[in-house]
Amino acid sequence: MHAEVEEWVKKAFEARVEEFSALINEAREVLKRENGLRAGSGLVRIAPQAVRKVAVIGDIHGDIESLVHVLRDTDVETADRIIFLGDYGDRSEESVEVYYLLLTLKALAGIGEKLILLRGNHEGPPDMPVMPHDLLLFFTSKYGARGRELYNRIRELWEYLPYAVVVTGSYLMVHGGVSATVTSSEDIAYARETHPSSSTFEEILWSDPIEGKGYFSSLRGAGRMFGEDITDAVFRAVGVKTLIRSHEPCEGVDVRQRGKILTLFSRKGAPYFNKRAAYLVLDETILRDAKDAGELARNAARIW
Ligand SMILES: [Mn+2]
Repeated sequence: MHAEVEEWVKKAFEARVEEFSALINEAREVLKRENGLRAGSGLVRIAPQAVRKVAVIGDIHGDIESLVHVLRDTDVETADRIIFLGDYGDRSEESVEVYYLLLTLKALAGIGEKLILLRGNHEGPPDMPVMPHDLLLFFTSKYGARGRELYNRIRELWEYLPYAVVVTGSYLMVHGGVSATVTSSEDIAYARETHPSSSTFEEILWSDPIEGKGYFSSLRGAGRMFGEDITDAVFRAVGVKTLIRSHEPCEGVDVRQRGKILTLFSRKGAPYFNKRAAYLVLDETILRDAKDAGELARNAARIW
């Protein structure tokens, strides 16, 4: 992907509104088709025997430099699945170019099939708005009035995105966290459909882990704070051993709940000013034999 990445980034900065619009159409067809093939709108299941290498990337939030850094890694390029944990836009004006680059990959034969873009809370439904939400501003400052049209059509894409990955027997991956409402993987797969009568979807997108046990309301105003007891119950229900999530700024990786949870953060710069960011490359051994978050942080994280 090395040579192409330069080309795609150049294109992302130079694309005219008509080109962006055409790209959204192409990506929309791919996402819509994939959505139609899933039972339930939200859960992608990966059989560990079917893959040899999986890359996982946390929040990008408009940091195109970090995104390019990740995409230049040969191990990401050759991974069988490239999973992003959500939060693509907002926080940086290059959110527009980040979207262009990600949609380019999604629409591209050979890479698009391997790319899984999960929903974060910044890709939530209309009844769960996020503040501050700068994406519209970034689109209109680059493309004027027609930027609003692009923005609205990007929003439509969010409804086609999955919001969870299960690597059978080992890992659950979501943007925010887990919910006490989850009693089976079906509850996750159909969370968008049962929203808002069930809080599962909200908690997947918004929640944060706490140390120890418990289940509390969140200062974020959405989602909850969940303890190890909630995590354990969901692990039993879904049949996994470790949760991989993003959503909270950290120095690349953060091991939580005695190794049950790995928080991954893959962008740098304002407004968090973390010095390090990270992504994961899970190899065959790590995929087939579940590792805890501490081991993932030591052996699978690429920190820069
Ligand atoms: Mn988030």
